[in-house]
Amino acid sequence: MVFYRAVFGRILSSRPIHHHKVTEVNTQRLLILGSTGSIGTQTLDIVRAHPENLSVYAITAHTNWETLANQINEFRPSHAVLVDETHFSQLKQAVTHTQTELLCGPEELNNIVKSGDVDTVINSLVGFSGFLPTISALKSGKKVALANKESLVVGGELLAPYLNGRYDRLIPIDSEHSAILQCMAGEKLGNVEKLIITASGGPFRTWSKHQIQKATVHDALKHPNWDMGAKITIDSATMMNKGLEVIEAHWLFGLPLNQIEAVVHPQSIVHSMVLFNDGSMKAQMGLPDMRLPIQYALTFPDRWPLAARHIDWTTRQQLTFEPVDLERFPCFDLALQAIDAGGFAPAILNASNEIAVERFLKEEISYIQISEIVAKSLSHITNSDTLSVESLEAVDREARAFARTV
Ligand code: MN3
Repeated sequence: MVFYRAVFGRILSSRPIHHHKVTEVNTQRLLILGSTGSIGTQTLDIVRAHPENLSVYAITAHTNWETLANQINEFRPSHAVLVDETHFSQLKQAVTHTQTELLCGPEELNNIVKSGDVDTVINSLVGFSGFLPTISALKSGKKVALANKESLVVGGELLAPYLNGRYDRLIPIDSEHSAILQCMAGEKLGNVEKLIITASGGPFRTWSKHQIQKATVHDALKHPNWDMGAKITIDSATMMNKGLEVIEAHWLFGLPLNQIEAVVHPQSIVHSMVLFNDGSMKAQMGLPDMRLPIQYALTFPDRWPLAARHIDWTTRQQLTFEPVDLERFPCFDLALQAIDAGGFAPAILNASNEIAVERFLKEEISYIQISEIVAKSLSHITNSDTLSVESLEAVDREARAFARTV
């Protein structure tokens, strides 16, 4: 790995990145939404290792101007957007690469998504804010590598027409869905009996119901296998994340809920499985490393080398599986109920959960109140409008306002 990095490091330093002109046929031009977050920085690691095949057209960040400035100076994108305007002047001072056009504000983010100079949009925004960029990128003919699962959870029905039974327009970065996509290579959807999504079980997998009730923010942020952002780490602790992933798989692969299952697999080695009609079951395995699903989303259906650690089968390995306990993880059950109800229910589930998690992180509410707020929001809010971007946004606002006051 040291050798690998050293070689690419030398290629990088001996050739300025702007050498890779947009006219080069094999260069995939990327727009990374949320470049300073966990998925964004790992995407840039992949760009660093494959400068011949990938170029950065634009990067965007919400508030982290310091990291954004460093990324601009290193990757020299054509454009960069800081969504929150507060520190825009500091960003301008910190950027030394003057050829990058610096922009600020949320409208600029939506404009850049539509740019004709982008091939692939990596959407690693957090929450419902990622939905609009996903739909406008698909509308303008781009490939979307999707880490923002809320896009599918909230707006799956509106995104479904773009999926078309193929997987080359909207490619999941989520490790479970990437695993299913890898298992589906060369297979027909009609031969699929079941998708089996694995879950680590989070930090409370072995905790009793009584112990879970007293869980603190600190306890919930200790994820055993994956190093991720705060929102998704809390969602893993409540297993809301797995519920959202069932909904995500439902839209992505076009299968009904009764053909999607979740199973707890604490080692996070099997990233998901597919059961076929002849009883054969395929699993995709690997050590937990998000760079693999990120890179696969960029190379699909091809693969590229990746300098990473592998499972060592010469040492003793134990892979275990157990059912999801709905009693201790009510958020998982709420997600299944929401997709079953359809319409706006998944949007209400998502919005109220985002607010509940935010309030839990601020220590305004206790851990068990997260599921209580979501359940109350689902039963309280009703809407009979036709599903559209506008009506989804209205319901999203209403659910947030309600979840803030419960
Ligand atoms: Mn996942």
